[in-house]
Amino acid sequence: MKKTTAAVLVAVLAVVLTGTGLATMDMQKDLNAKYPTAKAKCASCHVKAMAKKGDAEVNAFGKDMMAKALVDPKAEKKTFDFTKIEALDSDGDGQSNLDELKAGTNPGAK
Ligand SMILES: [Ca+2]
Repeated sequence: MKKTTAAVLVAVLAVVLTGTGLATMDMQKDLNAKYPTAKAKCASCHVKAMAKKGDAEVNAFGKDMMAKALVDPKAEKKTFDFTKIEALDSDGDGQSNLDELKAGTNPGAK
């Protein structure tokens, strides 16, 4: 019984961790596909550059992305309408998110 429980737990964890990692990389790829000059990386949306599960706090741009650009919160694969947050200045540095994405600067940190 214990072995079965452990095996199920490992299988569930593998699916959850793999899914989470792929989703994050997909978001980054989607952002770079729409804005090739953005050079989006983990720190574009997260407070820490190499965010780990459970310590993946998002910055101001990441918060705006999740709150205002997420197309369907219930969808397994998250997709975003980035145009909805282009005009915002998430990090409050005077440059719009679009201008920062075009310039390759970080829209989530001053
Ligand atoms: Ca800005």
